[in-house]
Amino acid sequence: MYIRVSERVQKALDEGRGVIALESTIISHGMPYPRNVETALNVEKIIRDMGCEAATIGIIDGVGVIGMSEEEIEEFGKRKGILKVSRRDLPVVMANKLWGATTVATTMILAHMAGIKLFVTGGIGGVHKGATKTFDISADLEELANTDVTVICAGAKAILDLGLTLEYLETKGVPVLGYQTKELPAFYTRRSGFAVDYELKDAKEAAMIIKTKKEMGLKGGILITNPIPEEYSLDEKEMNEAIAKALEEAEKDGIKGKDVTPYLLAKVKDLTGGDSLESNIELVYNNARVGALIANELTKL
Ligand code: PSU
Ligand code: MN
Repeated sequence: MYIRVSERVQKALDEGRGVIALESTIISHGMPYPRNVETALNVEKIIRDMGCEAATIGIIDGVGVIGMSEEEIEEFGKRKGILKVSRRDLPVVMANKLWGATTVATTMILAHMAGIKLFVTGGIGGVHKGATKTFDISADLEELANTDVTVICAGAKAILDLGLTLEYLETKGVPVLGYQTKELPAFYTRRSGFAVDYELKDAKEAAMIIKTKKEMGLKGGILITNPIPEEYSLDEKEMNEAIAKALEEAEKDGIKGKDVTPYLLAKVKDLTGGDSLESNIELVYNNARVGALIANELTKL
């Protein structure tokens, strides 16, 4: 068996309650211990308090666990050497019975295998700046093109080329929807200067669109972007400076491939100090609330 669905997640699915997938790269590679574990558990609590079930997904000894226990999340937060697993890594990590943190792409794959339709995270991967030369485009985008899961995020960090990311998603036919916004949010900031395809007025509209796409048999996912609450958003100028510096250092250190995103994220975090961690945590909580609202609307349809 390549996946194991926890009892409480299976029960929620059987009862037709809203179930929301959560990724584990954000735990193992995205935040320091113990804030990572604390955040992961708080996100689950927000989702449960709103009547849904949370399914944090990770790979333990080569099995995709759908709904990690508190102890497993704690272990994920502490353990060294957990691999970052995207689509191409998946068969190797499974066959060799390793531990792996799931990215947006692999969380979508495993969620879909378990019958979960919604997935809440912080930010997605995308087209990197300079991709016209490096070809560095996250497998997250291709997964959104192919796998029927709706991802609720706070946009993507401006370490990426947000314009090219939107172009890629357009080519692949992925709807990019703004939750009560016309503008694509840029993770730490509410604005990016790029328009989303459509603004969603509420969770009910989101649920109707998800249902319609499914009934039409259209392949692939949907991206819902939800801006960080104003009070937690960071200064755009300071952010852009940190990003420019991080990109410079990545180039100097010759960072390539799957290491690029974690490297840039860590640099930006160091350069902006503790503020960015607090903002990161709050935007995930905010996405969890919107995800649960949409899940509850979906169960009514
Ligand atoms: N962006 C963030 N935080 C993250 C990630 C991206 O702001 O934690 C993680 C997610 O797991 C995402 C992955 O799926 O990085 C993308 O990596 P890559 O660019 O190598 O595909
Ligand atoms: Mn990449």
